Amino acid sequence: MKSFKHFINGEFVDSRSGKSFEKRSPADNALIGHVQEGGQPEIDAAVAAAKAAMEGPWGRMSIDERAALLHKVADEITRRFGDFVAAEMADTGQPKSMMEHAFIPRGAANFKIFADVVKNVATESFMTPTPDGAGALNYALRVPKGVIGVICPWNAPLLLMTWKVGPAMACGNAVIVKPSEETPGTATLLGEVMNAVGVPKGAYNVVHGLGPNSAGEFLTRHEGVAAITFTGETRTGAAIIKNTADGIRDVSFELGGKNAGLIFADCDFDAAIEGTMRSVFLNCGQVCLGTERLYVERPIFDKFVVALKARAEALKLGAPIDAGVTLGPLISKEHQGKVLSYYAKAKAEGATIVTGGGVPEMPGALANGSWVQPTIWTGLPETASVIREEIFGPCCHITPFDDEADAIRMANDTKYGLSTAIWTSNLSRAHRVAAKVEVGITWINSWFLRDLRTPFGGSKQSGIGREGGVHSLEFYTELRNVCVKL
Ligand code: NAD
Ligand code: 6OD
Repeated sequence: MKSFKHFINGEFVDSRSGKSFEKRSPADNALIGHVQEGGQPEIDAAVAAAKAAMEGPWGRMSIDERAALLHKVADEITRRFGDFVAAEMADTGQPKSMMEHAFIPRGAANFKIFADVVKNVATESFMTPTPDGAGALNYALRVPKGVIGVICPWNAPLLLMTWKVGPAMACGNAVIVKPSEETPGTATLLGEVMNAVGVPKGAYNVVHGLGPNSAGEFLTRHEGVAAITFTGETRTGAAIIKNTADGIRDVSFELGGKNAGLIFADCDFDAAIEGTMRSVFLNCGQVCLGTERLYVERPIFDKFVVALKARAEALKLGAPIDAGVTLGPLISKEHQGKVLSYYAKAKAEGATIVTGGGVPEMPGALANGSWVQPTIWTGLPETASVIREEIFGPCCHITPFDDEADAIRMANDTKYGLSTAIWTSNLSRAHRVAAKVEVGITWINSWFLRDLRTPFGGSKQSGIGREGGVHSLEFYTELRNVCVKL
């Protein structure tokens, strides 16, 4: 039985309140361990440790020393690869192959890339004319912002946490991570890594707990925290923004999505099916960038629906450790209930259920897990709940379209604006459509192909700000201007 403790000032500690909560396996509902439930005392202690780190050895490190240390963090994650894979697999129930090929290597890469970016970014300078003719030199200094609160979701825990912790630490900030209550494992393990490679105490802290009236809310309200970077649901973002308002604290938000896949008749059909399978079913559909709305040009509509159905029905559900498993469970019983409520709504609203729509029969202990069938619908109007609301499950609705304008109109008819996947072999059309879809990230003939130097984030209600490459530096540093009269 595991015990997930807070990691504060380089030490693993319990909550002063003595409170904890259970962590259960999404695959079979077995008890994995108990997670400490942090409160105000733990957040206060973490803020004090983080501030002390910034005034102490961590704050005094040169960029080169810091970058070298973060490379060591990445190397240590890689050395303990098996432990990270096991921890994340236990927490999320997702297939081992996905942890091994994508989520854990990205966790390590997030430290290396941002350590290198920080070392190679210049600041601006201006010569200013003055009446005496001597002029003035203006130059900018980039300094760490302070203590950064990092509030994380459960869907790709290590990847999404380090995507923020990596650049925040590379810029010289100290961080306090509040992992999702569903996925305490890899954030805790990262504490061991930090100690093993000699990251100064207090530079990386973890406080477990819940959101409202718990560690999450206390972190966002703390006056010692300079900025909050958050990934999660749009309505949680709305709650956080209210709590950060009093302190005028900066926020970076990566929120929900209801992304469209636009499949044109001239696409490479097999590539479009392959890519769409990933964009609908990867991580059991629990990817913010996933495409729950598919729009397919009418001449290939029937063929596309038949092909996607065949591929969805060939997905292999099973225990995360089993080789060949391609679809895991949902994260929790609660989330299973939410997804199944949408399956019921689709039926009630008159959808044609192409495949799925219920709970699969699973063998043995897996029958206790949070499983749902991969599901495809057609035939609903654009007003239907499953087309308008983020479900975050292994499902999609497919609508036919007749021309490019029709496709763009439907893609943009949403309060969200995170990403779009466009499948076409017409280069001009690809660029034209990409310029018109109201999202932060567009993929053409691909999906979730990531270059960490590129701007990442959503428009409309999918987020505030951009992270990635130099954009992360914009958020995690203050730019100070110095004016020197010559
Ligand atoms: P969530 O919003 O329920 O929880 C995220 C985190 O916020 C958790 O750690 C939770 O404890 C904390 N939290 C909840 N209420 C809080 C409060 N009032 N104050 C402070 N913290 C609070 O999200 P989730 O269910 O964990 O994740 C799924 C959601 O995340 C989906 O909507 C998905 O689209 C979104 N997401 C977005 C991106 C992106 O890049 N845009 C990436 C991944 C996930
Ligand atoms: O790849 C990333 O950096 C990133 N932020 C991915 C988000 C995935 C959402 O579920």
